[in-house]
Order: sequence, then C-alpha cells, then structure tokens
Amino acid sequence: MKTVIIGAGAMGSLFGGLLTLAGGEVWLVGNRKDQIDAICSAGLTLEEKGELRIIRMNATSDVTSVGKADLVIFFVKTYDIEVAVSDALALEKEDTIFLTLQNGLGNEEALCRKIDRTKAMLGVTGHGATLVGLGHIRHAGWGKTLIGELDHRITDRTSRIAQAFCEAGIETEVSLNIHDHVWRKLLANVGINALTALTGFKNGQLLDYPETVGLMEKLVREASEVARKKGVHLEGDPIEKVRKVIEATRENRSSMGQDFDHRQKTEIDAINGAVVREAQRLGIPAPFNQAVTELVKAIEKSF
Ligand code: KPL
Repeated sequence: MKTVIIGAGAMGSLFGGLLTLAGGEVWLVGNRKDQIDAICSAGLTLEEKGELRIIRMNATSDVTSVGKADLVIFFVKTYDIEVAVSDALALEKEDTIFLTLQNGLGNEEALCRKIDRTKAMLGVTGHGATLVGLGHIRHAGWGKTLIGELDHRITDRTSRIAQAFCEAGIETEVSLNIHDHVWRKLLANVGINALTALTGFKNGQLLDYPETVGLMEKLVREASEVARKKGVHLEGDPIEKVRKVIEATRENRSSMGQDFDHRQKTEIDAINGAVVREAQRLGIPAPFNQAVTELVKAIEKSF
C-alpha cells in the first residue's frame, strides 16, 4: 500500500515514521520547507520513552512529485483542510482512499466537498506527539486509533488499513459508528486543549489542580450535553473518559498548547468553538466553552 500523509507536524510525522518502519512506500508531505529539508537530509528523529530513533523516510513539500497513492491520510490543522484536499487531488486514482485523522468537527464535510464520499474515510487517534525541533518529534501519548466508513459498514479496505496500522505498532480498530468516536475524541480535545494552551501546562498537569479539574469537567459536561441532544452515543461517564486520555497523554503538550508555544493559529473553531455553535443551534447554554473560545481567540490575535 502506497501511503501519503498530508501534514508534517508532530502527528503526521509520527504516523509517517511508524508506517515507514513497518515497510511499504510512505511519503510525508508538508508545506514547512525547513521541516521537510531536515527530514530529507538527516531523517526523522523519533523520541519515545527517552530513546531516540532515526528514521530515514520519504518527505517532500511538492505533492505533485509523489505520483498516485492508495491511501492518503490528512493530519493538517482543521483550518487547512480545504487547501490540503485540493492539493491531494494530484494523488487520486480510481481506488484511492482519503482518510482524515484530524481533531475537531467539520473535516468530513470539507473532505467530501471535493472528493467522492465513497472514497472518504474518518478516524480518530488517541496518540499524542510533540514537535521538539526540526525533524524531531517526541511520542508522548498512547491510545487507540479508530477508523470507519462514513456509512458505518465494515469493509475490506477498513480492515486492510487497520491491519497495516497495527503492523506498524499503531493499535487500530474498525468502528461501526465512527461518528460517535469523532464526538468522543472531540470531548477529550474540548476538555484538554484550550485549558493546556491557556495555562501553559502539559496535559497531565490539568489533574494536579482542583481549579483546572473543575474547568475541564464543566467544559466536557457542556459538550456531552450537546452530543447527547444530537443523538451521539456516549459510552460510560464522559468526564472519566477524558481523565483517562489525560493520564495516557500526561507528558504531552496538547496540539493547541504547542500552537500557543509557537504563537500560531489554533483549532479552537473546530473544537470548543464548534461546541458553542452546535449548542446555539440546539438552544442550550455552553458558557464555559464560549469563554475559553473567546480567550483563545483574543490571545491568538495578539500573536
Ligand atoms: O488530540 C490531542 C491533542 O493534543 O490534540 C490529545 C489526545 C489531547 C493529546 O494531546
């Protein structure tokens, strides 16, 4: 399977590196030339539990140089998905699969605006990774990856991709209702990302203070209410689930935290901002999500 990953940030590089180690043709495509040049000249440095591995891999900033792909995985920021999908059309052949593993809401819609729905696939991952330098990432959070068809069928192609991921050490299951998992992952991002960005904490530190625990719970409670009203099936206690993600990614700096560290635009509109929009549509309050959305946006504007 020829796999092309669009987005050479921490998570795209992590999946690219692990899939490369498992064999098969893998390409990492990113628009940050310095990051791509570093990987091309010295390989990707993957730091895991204190150990360093150098992974020699294919990387480019010119998607048209890659040829056609069997599988395209999107790991770009939510606000870049439209452009990324247009670029990725250069990789399309009759049976190419386009899989988004991005955070937040709205990726499926963006993908299906330019790609036939039958070629699109959704997924979420519980892994966390930090970009520590050019061509250097730290794998700092572990969790399951789930993928699924938009129409919730189990197909050969989902099983094939899940197997390829598992062979690369990325524990993956095929889901019969991937949309529920997109919301479950969203709840983790709702509870973790803005709070870690605003406080400067690593994910695990949120559990060290009653104030951040309380805020996390309020954010997740509001979002769960929205999810339930939309008919999303949330298994068990959503707050406990988010606590588990925090523990499993304790040493990671969330992606929004890293955006703040680099004074970059964040995915707030697709995470807490999306909860606020959905809550408004349903006529229910989401004041804590509204507050963190406005705070993050104000700080973003000051960058
Ligand atoms: O998805 C993440 C993110 O940082 O965006 C988690 C799972 C919270 C890991 O940090």
